[in-house]
Amino acid sequence: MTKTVLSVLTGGVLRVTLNRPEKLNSFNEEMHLDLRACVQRAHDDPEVRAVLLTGAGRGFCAGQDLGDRDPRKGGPAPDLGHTIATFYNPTLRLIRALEKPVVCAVNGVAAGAGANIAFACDIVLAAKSAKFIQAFSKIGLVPDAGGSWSLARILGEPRAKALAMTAEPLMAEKAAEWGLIWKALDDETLMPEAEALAAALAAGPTLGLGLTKRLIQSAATNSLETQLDLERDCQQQAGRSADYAEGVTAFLEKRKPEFRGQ
Ligand code: T3D
Repeated sequence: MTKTVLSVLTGGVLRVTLNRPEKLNSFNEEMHLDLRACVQRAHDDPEVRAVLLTGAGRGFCAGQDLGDRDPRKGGPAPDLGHTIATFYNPTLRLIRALEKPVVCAVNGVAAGAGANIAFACDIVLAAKSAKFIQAFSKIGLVPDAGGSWSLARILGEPRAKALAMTAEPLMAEKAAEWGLIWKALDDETLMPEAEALAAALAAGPTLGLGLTKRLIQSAATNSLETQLDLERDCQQQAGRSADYAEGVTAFLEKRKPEFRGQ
C-alpha cells in the first residue's frame, strides 16, 4: 500500500512529503499519524538537523479529507473537538516545539488545516501558483490547526477575519507581501530553493537555531523583561556549544565554519 507520508533523511535534512495526491494530500487518520511520527523522529533523531515539508502532486494539502466526514453515510455527527484534540493539535504542538528549523515548500493549493499547518512552520516558501484558502467557512467550520492564532497575530484582525469569513484564496505573492510566508518563488525554482535552504540550515548551528526559534516564538506572549531574561539564558546555553567555538574560530581564521550541530 502507498505510504501517506514519504520521508527521507539526506545530509541532515528530513524531507517529509504528504502523499495522497489524488485527494490533494488531505488528511485521513493514517496521514495524521504518519506525519506526526515524522515530526517525532525529527525531535528524537540527532541526525535530523532540519525538516523540509512539502506535498506530492499539484497540491500541498487540502485539510481534512471530507470523504471521511460524509453525513450521507449516516451515524452520529462526528465529534470534531475530539478529532482536533487527537489528530491536529498534537502535530501542531510538535512542529512548534521542535527546536530545529522546519522549512515548508508549498507546492500548490493549501486549504483549511493544510494552510494553517504551513503557517506553523518556521520558514515558508511557496510556488507563485500556490494559494492559501481558509476553506472552513465554506463548510460551516472555524479555522483550526492554529490558524485563528497565526492569522490574527501575523495579519491583524481585519485581514484575518476577512480571509476566514470569505474563504477568499490568497495567492502566494500576496501572502508574502502580507508577511504570512517568507517568499513566493517561480514554480520551477521552488523545490531547488527550498532544498538549498533546508540544506544550509541543516549545516548550521542546530542548537543556536533551535534556541532562536524558541526565543522568537516566546516573544509574542512575554514581556520585554521576561524576554530579556530568556535571551540571556539562551545565549548562555548557545555560548557553551561547540558550534559557537567553531563559529568564532572560523571567523578569526577567515574560513567557513564547519558546524556539527553540537
Ligand atoms: O474534520 C475534522 O476533524 C475537523 C478538522 C477540519 C480541518 C479542515 O481542514 S476543514 C477544511 C477541509 N478542506 C476543505 O474544505 C477544502 C476542500 N477542497 C477544496 O475546496 C478544493 O478541492 C481546493 C480549493 C482545495 C482545490 O480545488 P481544485 O479545483 O484545484 O481541485 P478539486 O477538483 O476540487 O480537487 C481535486 C480532487 O481532490 C477531487 O477529487 P476527484 O473529484 O478528482 O476525485 C477532490 O474531491 C479531492 N479533494 C480536494 N480536497 C479534498 C478532496 N477530497 C477530500 N477532502 C478534501 N478536503
